[in-house]
Amino acid sequence: MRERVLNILKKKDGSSYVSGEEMARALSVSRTSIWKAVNSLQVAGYRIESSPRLGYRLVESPDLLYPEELAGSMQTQTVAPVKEYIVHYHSLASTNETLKKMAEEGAPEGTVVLAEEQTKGRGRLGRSWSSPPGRGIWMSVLFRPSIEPAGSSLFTLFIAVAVVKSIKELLPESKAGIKWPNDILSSSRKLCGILTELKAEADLLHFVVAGIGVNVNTRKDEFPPELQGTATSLYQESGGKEFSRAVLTAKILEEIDRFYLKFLSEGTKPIVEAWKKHDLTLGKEITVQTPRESFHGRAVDIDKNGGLLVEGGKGDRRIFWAGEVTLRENRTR
Ligand code: BTX
Repeated sequence: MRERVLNILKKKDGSSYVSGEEMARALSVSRTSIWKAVNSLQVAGYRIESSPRLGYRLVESPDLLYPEELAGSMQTQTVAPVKEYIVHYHSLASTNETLKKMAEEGAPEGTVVLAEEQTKGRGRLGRSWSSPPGRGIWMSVLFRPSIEPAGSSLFTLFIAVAVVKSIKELLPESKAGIKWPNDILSSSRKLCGILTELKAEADLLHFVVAGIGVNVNTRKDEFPPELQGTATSLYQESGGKEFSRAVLTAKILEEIDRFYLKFLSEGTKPIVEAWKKHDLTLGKEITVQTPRESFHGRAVDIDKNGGLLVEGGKGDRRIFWAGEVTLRENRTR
């Protein structure tokens, strides 16, 4: 009911009132039901003006990532094709942790978990991800592809491309690019991180959970002090412009949906090609840190399965499937 009332109010675009009676008639319910729905929208943060004579008028929608806000502006086939696939929390330890549990319990492919804030946001290798309330996009998407586990490394790449493309649509002058494999940097500072986790057996992939963290409206002093020199947000990159997190989230989910379908139908090639257009790694002197070694060299290419080809000082070439890349001219992790 709440969603249907909201849709009617949105159609009026804040310019004119719509009476309770008119909405009750259109939805075949009582005026009390309309009044209750309006109340619940107000509690959820929608600014709705009411006038005893004229009815109701939507003045402002909150920048919250409610399923009804997102679903109304998205056209997708697999990722959240209907709003019931989107699960919204005001606060959560980690969207990846929650979605992994849901996946174990049988949640369908395309399920999306979003939180306004994470209290234990996670990065790779047990690191933490700062996720202050209402300032960024902290979300996870569930995939259940019928592919071998090795193919899952492509997920990080196409999600990164989907995020960069969406960011550049909103802020065309953005200098955002991808540092292999999972970081989106802008002016050498981290704008977004991606954490892809999977459950697999020898040659069977059960599911992939892709976690995405984008700093959208975060002010410099809202990052922990130790990140203020290495992290950035769209707000900072644009010189103080506020962005609608709901609009960006919907764009990102649409792009992810498009790339995923492309991946399933055409394989890895279009993803690697798209990735290269936004790459910040190739041609650079880098260090790749793995649990076993630290390898210095020049990043030469991305192989068709997403591996990074690095040429060492003696012309020896190595391919990496995971690892921590440091670009020589910056020290962003
Ligand atoms: P990462 O291991 O590559 O990066 C983590 C490192 O990035 C931290 O050690 C810290 O130095 C820095 N960092 C922490 N928070 C931020 C931030 N907000 N902005 C910039 N730099 C930061 C990257 O891991 C993967 C992050 C994925 C986050 C998403 S959010 C939704 C989902 N749920 C969840 O728990 N994690 C993912």
